[in-house]
Amino acid sequence: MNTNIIRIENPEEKMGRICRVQKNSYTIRFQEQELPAKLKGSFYGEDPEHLPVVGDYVTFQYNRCGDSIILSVCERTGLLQRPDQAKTGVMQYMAANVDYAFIVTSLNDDYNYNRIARYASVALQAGAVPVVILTKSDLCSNVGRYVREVETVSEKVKVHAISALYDIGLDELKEYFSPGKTICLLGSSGAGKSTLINAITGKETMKTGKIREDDSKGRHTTTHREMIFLENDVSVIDMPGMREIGMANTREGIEDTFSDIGRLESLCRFRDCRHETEPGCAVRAALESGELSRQRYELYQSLGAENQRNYAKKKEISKWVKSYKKMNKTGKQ
Ligand SMILES: Nc1nc2c(ncn2[C@@H]2O[C@H](COP(=O)(O)OP(=O)(O)OP(=O)(O)O)[C@@H](O)[C@H]2O)c(=O)[nH]1
Ligand SMILES: [Mg+2]
Repeated sequence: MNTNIIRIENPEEKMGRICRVQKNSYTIRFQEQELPAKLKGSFYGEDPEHLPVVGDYVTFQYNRCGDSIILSVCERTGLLQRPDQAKTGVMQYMAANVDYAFIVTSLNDDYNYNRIARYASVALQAGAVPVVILTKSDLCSNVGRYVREVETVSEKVKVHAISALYDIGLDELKEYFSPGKTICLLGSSGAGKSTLINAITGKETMKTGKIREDDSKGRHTTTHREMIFLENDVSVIDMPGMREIGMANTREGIEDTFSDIGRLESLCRFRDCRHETEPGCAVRAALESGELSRQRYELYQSLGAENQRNYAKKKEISKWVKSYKKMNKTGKQ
């Protein structure tokens, strides 16, 4: 279903956007109002992937005096997702219909090349442009080195170094804040996600918190996913800080991030080249000449392997859930 061509027959049926989810309670943004809502009964037992998340467009039955009822989720342009941190194979669906994924990393102990590549893969998988924002440039003496390093993560990644405190580099970000766009803020707690939005909007749009002095970590000031609407019709999804970002359901995102390696692979003499001992291997030649760094190639391989492992776990779990539901159904009859 395309959100532009959706036809609503019932006058009480409306279309809005999910701006907050807290357990089973939803908030829908509809004509500048925020409406409390619950899911229609038929959603229960659905695959969690089909339940509404922040950023989803939904049709709903409007209720003036209480909870509106969410009837359906409109087709998404993409879904930001990751496996849960307990590594059980269960997925967390974070946000839908995101245009720009701001990967916010501060230029202190938080900076991590590997984690940026992970975020970029998740963003590209969700159809969002990965925009790396290196924050707190006022605390760093070699900003240029970090910018150049991030540029090597992927040709698909954009990178900006900023200081929200001293208003450095914020102008460069204006191009992303154009009407109709949705921006999602990803990154560790304390990276400066909420501070960045306050600096852009010029007021305290979001609550911010101090980081711990000893290890530069944040205190999880933002506690739930929430979408806010800026004056110029830009939507921003602020996320609580994330410690880790695993790979699952991210195969195309990883390939997109490492498209340079994909190009090399396509030049190998054999289509099923494993880049080990085969003659005419373009990947090995690039590793030998230094055109491709070994570190980058190993990262590509390890993210791919992790994705496969988690994907297999996810598949096993959904098979188990399906057979459990079937068993319950037949038991009830
Ligand atoms: N020096 C400096 N400090 C900054 C900058 N941006 C943010 N900070 C500080 O970093 C701390 C954490 O900022 P927040 O914006 O709350 O971080 P967050 O990423 O939203 O954190 P969570 O909500 O916990 O996920 C605050 O004390 C900010 O003042 C900056 O550009 N320079
Ligand atoms: Mg925050």
